[in-house]
Amino acid sequence: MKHLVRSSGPRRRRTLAILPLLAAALAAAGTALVVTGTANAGTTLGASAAEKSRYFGAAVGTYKFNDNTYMTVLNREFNSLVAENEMKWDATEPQRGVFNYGAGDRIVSHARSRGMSVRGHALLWHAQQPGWAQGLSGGDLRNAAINHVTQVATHFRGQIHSWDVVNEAFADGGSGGRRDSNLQRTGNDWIEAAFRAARAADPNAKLCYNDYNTDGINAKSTGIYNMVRDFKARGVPIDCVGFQSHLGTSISGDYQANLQRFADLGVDVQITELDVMQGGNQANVYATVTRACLAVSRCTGITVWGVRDCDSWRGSDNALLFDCAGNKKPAYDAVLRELNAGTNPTPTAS
Ligand code: 9MR
Repeated sequence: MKHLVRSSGPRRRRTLAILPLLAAALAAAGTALVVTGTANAGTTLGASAAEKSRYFGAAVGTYKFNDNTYMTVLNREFNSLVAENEMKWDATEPQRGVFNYGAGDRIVSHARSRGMSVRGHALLWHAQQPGWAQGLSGGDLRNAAINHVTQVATHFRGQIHSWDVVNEAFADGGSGGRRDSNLQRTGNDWIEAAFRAARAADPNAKLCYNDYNTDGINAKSTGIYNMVRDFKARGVPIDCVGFQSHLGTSISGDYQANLQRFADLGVDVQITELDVMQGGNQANVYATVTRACLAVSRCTGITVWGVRDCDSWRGSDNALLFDCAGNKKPAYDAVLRELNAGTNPTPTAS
């Protein structure tokens, strides 16, 4: 991206200043101008990402929805939400054939009321399965799993921007192969069966495969890459790959190149669960991820895995963009600066 000329501050301010005039002129002419987040363009994560035709989201938990500090930051900064736990199998189908969508619906309805999009997470995963599913195997488990995909994707049809259809199905380490699990033991084709069922249930949702430790070109990301290439060749419906990006104090030099090689297969890529250990280079790592997404035209959005440090599953890592009091951290400033910088390719899909 070195050849791109970054737009200067004054020029950017002029551009923003004429937007209200432009809107007024178009309104007078009877034309609707819909620019998401224009009022706060350049000053919040969501508005700045929207200016680059991308979303900036956060994982949320409904048990925090009565926390004013939390809701203030959430509603101000983000234009996409994902349920941290509320749409997982154990939450949505606690007994076989008995579905509970209350908490998931609450997240969707909050998002819709604020004009935010929703990522769905996750239809099938080896973890957070209800007890009854953990006890199944073979054809019985396969049927239950596919029915789960069909029921949940049907319930939320039309309301989900992207579904993590399958989460974390590949093994860590150097094998590049699948992780052993009860689902994997039903047959290697369980992933494509899930994607086909999800497509049938919600034809307009982007269908994603989502995983971690895929933050560069390595054996695990290459295993996933080969699966996606095979799916595209055989017409299995897959639209995107999620890179969780639970990161430590540094980031692999080929992070962006890895996103790009997936995009080159003809799928969107999304940063789906970003958090970064504090200490050392937290702001730089966040900035690098943001820059990488903006530099890849098919990288359609970034989601951080929580709002404030104290909301995070990573406890004392202080891995998020806001401190426990809801104050912006240096990492926040770095992300916003990158979102507002330069000229970046518009997503070609989504
Ligand atoms: O953040 C989630 C935490 O509240 C749950 O206890 C945990 C259960 O496994 O799942 C966490 O979210 C995970 C996500 O669903 C998939 N990728 C890894 C995330 C962090 O563990």
